[in-house]
Amino acid sequence: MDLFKAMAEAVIEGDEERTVSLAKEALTKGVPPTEAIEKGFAEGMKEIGRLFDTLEIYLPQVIISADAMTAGVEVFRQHLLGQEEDLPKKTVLLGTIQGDVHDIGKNIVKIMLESNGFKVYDLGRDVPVLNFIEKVKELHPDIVGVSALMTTTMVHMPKLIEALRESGLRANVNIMLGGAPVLPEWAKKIGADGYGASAMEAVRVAKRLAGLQVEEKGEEA
Ligand code: B12
Repeated sequence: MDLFKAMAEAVIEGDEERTVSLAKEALTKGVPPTEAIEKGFAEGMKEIGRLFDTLEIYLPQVIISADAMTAGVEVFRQHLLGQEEDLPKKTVLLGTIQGDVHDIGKNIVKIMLESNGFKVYDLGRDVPVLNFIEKVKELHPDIVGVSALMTTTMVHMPKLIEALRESGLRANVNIMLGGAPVLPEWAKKIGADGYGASAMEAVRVAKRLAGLQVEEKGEEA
């Protein structure tokens, strides 16, 4: 069976042992982690999303698949850890917004950014607006990347931008938004500097915002 298809199926089946072994196989075969994640694991998660939407599966199955995907993605992350030193160091403060525990997409964005030379400070998920502000003050990142997967939590994104403005921090930091319900028009409207529909786009947008050379493509705020 095709490796990417096997990776997608391992996520759909929630088979953590298999996602881990397939990630290792991809590395052995020299498949770029970004490609393996997007064409393999992420395709499986997309199908899980569809099955969940049509009520063909329920939350426990989604959790099992999410855990399997996270375990597989972690293999790539560990692999990329040692390769960071000689890459340029622009910094991204990344997190999933307050009230939202969805972090699979955010974790993929993190891996893609790290493998493209960014230093990522990961605040995790369900990150209160205030924590973002405190960390911007402490770490002075080039970019703040925020993820939201629910319409009920994306409302905190404009609050974050406003809070950065009120704290006098807005002018010195770029804001990049993403996550399934976020649209480029909306990101622009609330005053973000960039939007990415996928982890690949996140890298492209981050490079543009950080002043690194990049071709202009895709939807951006
Ligand atoms: C997996 C999942 C879960 C898992 C999350 C596990 C985890 N560790 O993340 C679990 C089971 C815990 C879960 C819980 C819930 N979930 Co849920 N979940 C999903 C599901 C099926 C897939 C999401 C996912 O991981 N996609 C795969 C990743 C790879 O894609 P992605 O996140 O979009 O990320 C990509 C891009 O968006 C982009 N990106 C992401 N972040 C960023 C950030 C930046 C800066 C940039 C540039 C780009 C970027 O790059 C990523 C990679 O390409 C979706 C359904 C769907 N169709 O999306 C529902 C979904 C998001 N969940 C939903 C709901 C309602 C819930 C619950 C409330 C469940 C409930 N009914 O009890 C709880 C929420 C709890 C909470 N407070 O957050 C709804 C949200 C509806 C809404 N109102 O918007 C959805 C849409 C399902 C549905 N149709 O009802 N969920």
